[in-house]
Amino acid sequence: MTLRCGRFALDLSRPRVMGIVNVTPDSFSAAGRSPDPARAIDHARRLLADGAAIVDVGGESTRPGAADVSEADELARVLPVVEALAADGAVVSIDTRKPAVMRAAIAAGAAMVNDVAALGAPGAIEACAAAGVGVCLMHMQGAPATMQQAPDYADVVADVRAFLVARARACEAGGIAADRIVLDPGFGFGKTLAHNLALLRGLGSLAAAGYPVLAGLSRKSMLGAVTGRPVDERLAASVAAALAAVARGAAIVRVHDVRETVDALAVWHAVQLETDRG
Ligand code: 7PJ
Repeated sequence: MTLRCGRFALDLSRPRVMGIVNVTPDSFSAAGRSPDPARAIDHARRLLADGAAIVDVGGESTRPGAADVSEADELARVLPVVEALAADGAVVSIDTRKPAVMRAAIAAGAAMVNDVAALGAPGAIEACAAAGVGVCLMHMQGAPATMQQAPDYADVVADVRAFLVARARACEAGGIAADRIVLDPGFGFGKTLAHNLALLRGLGSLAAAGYPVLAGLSRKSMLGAVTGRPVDERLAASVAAALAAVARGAAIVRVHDVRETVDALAVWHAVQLETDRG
């Protein structure tokens, strides 16, 4: 499978890593915490050197309970970072829910839009369709401020899959080609531990919808719940979760710890090739 993102074509015949570049003062993940654009650029260049295929630049924290950020603040945080990395020739993803930020980041060279609201804001699909960028459509129940209060599903795997396929169809109807669309179940976004584990087990069912699947599990609280470890001690759990996701059909994993994840996936891929050959 190939994912087209702007002028890039990403070969997904092996799993790829998206490196997280937070440009937020309140990010809960210390290593990705770079409110200063220059530091964020350095951090992103390190992730690319470590083997990230995509860097995901975000200026709005969507962690549970996070406050909203203004459009002006978000733009001031992300634009210098997107511009510098795109000039390097990197595949840059802009992590935003705001169409104006999408448009400005695309003008600055972003090749992909990663939206936790699945391009639900008025004008978001149009902004992406016109530019030919890749899009990651993520499922979220509720809004970041309240989403963890009472997550509720009839059948979490079926509900999330139905939502994402409907959003993909809406994107295609709006002019975004199918080979530019990625689906993401949104681990931790309005989900209990049981919901998250069910989604991870059922990832194959989402992959069967025919679009590449992206999984974001890195350092998340569900890994804290499983291991009893605080956020800065979840490296091994995050690598294990990335492997579990890829083994169930994820094509891209969104992670903080790129170097370790790339190594783990290289081993997984080598074993996989042997298996394929019989
Ligand atoms: C995700 C995301 C995710 C996508 C965040 C964190 C919280 N975008 N943005 N998927 N998570 N596509 O990084 O822990 O899971 S913010």
